Amino acid sequence: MLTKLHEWITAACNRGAVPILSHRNGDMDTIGSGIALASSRPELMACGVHIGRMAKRLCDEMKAPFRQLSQNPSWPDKLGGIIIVDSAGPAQTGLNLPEGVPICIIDHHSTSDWEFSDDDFECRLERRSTTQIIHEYLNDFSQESLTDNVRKLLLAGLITDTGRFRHADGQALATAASLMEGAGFEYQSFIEYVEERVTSPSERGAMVKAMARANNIEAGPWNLVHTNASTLEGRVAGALVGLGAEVAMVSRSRDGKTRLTTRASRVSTRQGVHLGEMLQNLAHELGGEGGGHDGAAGLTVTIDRVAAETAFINLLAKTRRDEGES
Ligand SMILES: [Mn+2]
Repeated sequence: MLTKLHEWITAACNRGAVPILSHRNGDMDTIGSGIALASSRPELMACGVHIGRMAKRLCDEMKAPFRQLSQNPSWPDKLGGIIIVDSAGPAQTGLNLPEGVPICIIDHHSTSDWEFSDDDFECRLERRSTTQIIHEYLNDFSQESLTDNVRKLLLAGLITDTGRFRHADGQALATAASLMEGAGFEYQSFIEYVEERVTSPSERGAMVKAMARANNIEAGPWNLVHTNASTLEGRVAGALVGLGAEVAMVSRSRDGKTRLTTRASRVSTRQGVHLGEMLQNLAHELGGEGGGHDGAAGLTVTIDRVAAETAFINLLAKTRRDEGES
């Protein structure tokens, strides 16, 4: 798989410039993957419509090159191809891709809405973060790219996507160990830096209000805690699971669009909940974009908030529970 990826990248770079596009959420995994991979060749350039808070803090400090794009960017004349990292479908990039340019998807989501033609390539591997795939690639084909800054970007993506290694597996821990081997920085100082979260008083207020509005219900065999929030839905949903919710859903509506952010505990996913598949099905049914991982997924639709919430609750209620797993 990685040899094929290398062949695709080499051929694309021989044809022209190759932007590496990140997910529009701009999280640490997608931005870290893009910048780290871009460091391996001059034809590659990391870009995307948004860079999240943590990624921005890290990139500013490192002076790492990342180009922020408008929704209708002017692409270079000679495009050799486009690489898209950490995105389960075209809408997740937040912009319209140019026609007739070969694409390469590097992703670790368990669902995919991409359609491929002959010149395209999909490098989708079961990993806990996309930065793991990038690390394996650089390790095999561009060791000299693994500078301290690149190691930090890859490690930060892995740390955040695994929820500080709570959702890691053996391979994810092996990636972390390999990244630290030969690194010229200390792990403990770096994790302290990554965990330093800046929350403004208004954000804290909005999250507390969202928690106060939360409903605790039974959806068929599952406990669900759900609420709506105006910001930081992922952190609210994560906090609800931390309180013991089997499944958490946080909705947000803006500009006629409703976004559902969902999280499930490990026991729930082992007993049959797969949020990524559920939200992908809902997206196909309701028209929209949805998908992700078994325990963390998102959905964006153009129906109103209550209708979207009801659709999710109904689908969860119909999801069978396999008590044999724990
Ligand atoms: Mn990811």
